[in-house]
Amino acid sequence: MFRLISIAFLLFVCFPLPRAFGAEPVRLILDTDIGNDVDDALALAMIHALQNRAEVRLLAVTITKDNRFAAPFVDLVDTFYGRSDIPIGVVHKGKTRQDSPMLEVPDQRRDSSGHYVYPHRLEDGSQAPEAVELLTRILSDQPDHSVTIAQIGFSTNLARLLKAPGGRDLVLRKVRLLCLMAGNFEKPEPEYNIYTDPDSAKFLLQQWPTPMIFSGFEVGLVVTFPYQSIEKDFAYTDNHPIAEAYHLYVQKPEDHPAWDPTAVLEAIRPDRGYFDLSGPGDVSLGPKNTTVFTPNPQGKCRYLICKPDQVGRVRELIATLASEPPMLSSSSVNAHRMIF
Ligand SMILES: [Ca+2]
Repeated sequence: MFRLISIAFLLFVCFPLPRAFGAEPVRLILDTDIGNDVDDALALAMIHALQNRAEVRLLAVTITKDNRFAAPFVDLVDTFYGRSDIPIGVVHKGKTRQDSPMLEVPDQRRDSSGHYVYPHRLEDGSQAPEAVELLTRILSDQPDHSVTIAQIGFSTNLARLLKAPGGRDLVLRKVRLLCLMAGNFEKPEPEYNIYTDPDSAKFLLQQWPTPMIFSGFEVGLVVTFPYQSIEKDFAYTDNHPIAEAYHLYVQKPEDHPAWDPTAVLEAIRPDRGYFDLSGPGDVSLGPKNTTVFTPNPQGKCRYLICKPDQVGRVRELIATLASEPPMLSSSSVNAHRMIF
C-alpha cells in the first residue's frame, strides 16, 4: 500500500496536472462605460464565450456611463448569451450622460409582433441597483482574495467603493487583481478613461490596495478588431446585438481598436503569454491627466506590452472569442433563428 502511495506521489510530482485542469473559474466583476465605444460590448461578448468554457464566472456588471439605456443594453447582451440573471449596477450622478445609438437602437428595436428583437427585462437603468451598493453586496459574498475586477471605463464606481465605509477593507479582503483599460504608457498623452473622471482616477491610483495591471491606449490601438469578423463570424443569427452595435458605432467597414478586450483577456487568462508585462511600479497622474509610470520594486502596478509578434495572436483570439455563439441550451437565441 505504502509503495502504491509512493508511486502515485512520484507520478504527481513528475507529471503534475495542467494548471487549468479543474481550475476554479475566475470570479469576475466587469465595470464598464458601455455605450461610449463598441469595444466594451466586444469585451462583454468575450466574457460570455469564456464563461461557456467555465474559465470565468461573471459575478456582476457595473456601469459608469450615466445613461438610462446602458443597463438595458448589458441586460439584452447577457440575455442573448443565456445569462439574464447576472446582476447589473448603475452609476448615479456619473459621467457621459449623452445618448448613444449603439445602446438605444438595439434596446428599443421590436419585431413586427411588437416584441423586443433582443429580449431584456430592464427597461431603464433606474430599475437597476446603484453600483457601489451592488459591488459591496457581491464582494461580501465571495471568498477572500478571490475576485478579479476588470475596469474598462472610468474609475467613478471603484473610487466611490473605496470611499464608502469599510469599502477599502472590503476590497483588500476580497479582490486579488484589478485589470484596467486606462492610461498611455508609450506617450505622455491623456487617455479617455482617465481624463473623463480624473478625480476618481487619481483617488483610485493612490488608494487601490491590490495589484493592478493596465492595458494602455497603445495596446488596443495595435490590436484592432477585424471588420471581416463582424461581417462573417456573427452571421450565425439574423440579429446579433454585438454586430449591430458595431455597425451603429463604427458606421464604416473598418477595423476598430480593441482596447477593452485586451484588459479582459488579461483578467481571465493572465498566464498564457499573450502579452509581456512591465516590471512593478507606481502609476500617478501627470500634467493634463497623463499617466506616469515610476518603477518601484514594491509597486502594485504593471502594464501590458504587446510586441509586434504578439499582435496577430491576440487579435485573432479576441475576434474568435467575441464571435463565439451562445450555448444553445441556455440561450434565448432559438435554434430556428440560427442560420446553419
Ligand atoms: Ca470602455
